[in-house]
Amino acid sequence: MTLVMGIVNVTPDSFSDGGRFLATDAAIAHALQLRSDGADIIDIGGESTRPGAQRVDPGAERDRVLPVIAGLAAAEVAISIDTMNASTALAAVNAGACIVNDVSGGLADSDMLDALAPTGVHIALGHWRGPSAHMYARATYDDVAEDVERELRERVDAALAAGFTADRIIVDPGIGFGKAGAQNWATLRGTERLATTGQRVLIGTSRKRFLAEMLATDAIDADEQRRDLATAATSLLAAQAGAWAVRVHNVGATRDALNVLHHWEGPTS
Ligand code: PMM
Repeated sequence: MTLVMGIVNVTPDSFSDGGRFLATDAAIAHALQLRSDGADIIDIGGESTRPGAQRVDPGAERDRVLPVIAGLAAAEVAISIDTMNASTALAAVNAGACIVNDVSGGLADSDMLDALAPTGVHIALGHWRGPSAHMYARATYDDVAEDVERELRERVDAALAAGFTADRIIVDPGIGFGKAGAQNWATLRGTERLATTGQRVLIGTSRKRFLAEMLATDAIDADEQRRDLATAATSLLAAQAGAWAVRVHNVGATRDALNVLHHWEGPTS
């Protein structure tokens, strides 16, 4: 059954009030809540990758995420670290993370793949066309699903060359990264094909702009609840198309949707 990865962003716009200590406690409490809601993995990020976001100093990023990882590792939570920095990734692995989630697929930091290959950690390689500040300018494709698949294959080959074994590599077509509007739907439609390439596929649609754009056409406010329901629907379809895991903010809604699929498909024996 498709796994659910719950998102915990330890960034100033998420858990800022009250200083770092409170932010750590709040992030840990939120992660534990997501686990009781049904998350199999918790993805912790200390740098926003929203469109137009500025880069964060790796030292500041580590200060944000490491105490949270330490707290969750003690509670035996399966942890993924969402980072584009090799130094942060390594520190997170040492603190207990079992997956490094690099939305840049190892392109943002040229040390990433070489530094992590010897550690035994698993790596999620995202499809990426450059930093958030420039990514829409680079959103030109011949056939977006095919181009994404080919460019991800290059990143997988780079990881293999660095010493990763294929079973430690996960691919993510990077919904919203260097893709505008309909390109995201076309990329999602490529999930089934991507899943047949043999690598585990991770899909992240949660609350993203392309869903808000779809909802806005109804002339009703595209509030968080509606985005979460739309996320549960896209996550269900991704699961049906063979995704290994889906990355979401509202774990309960997506868990329910995946349970529907599970029952729809019926007993396997
Ligand atoms: N999206 C965001 C951040 N990290 N990681 C993976 N693997 N896939 C994604 O689609 C992805 C990601 C941006 O979303 P957020 O700011 O809501 O976390």
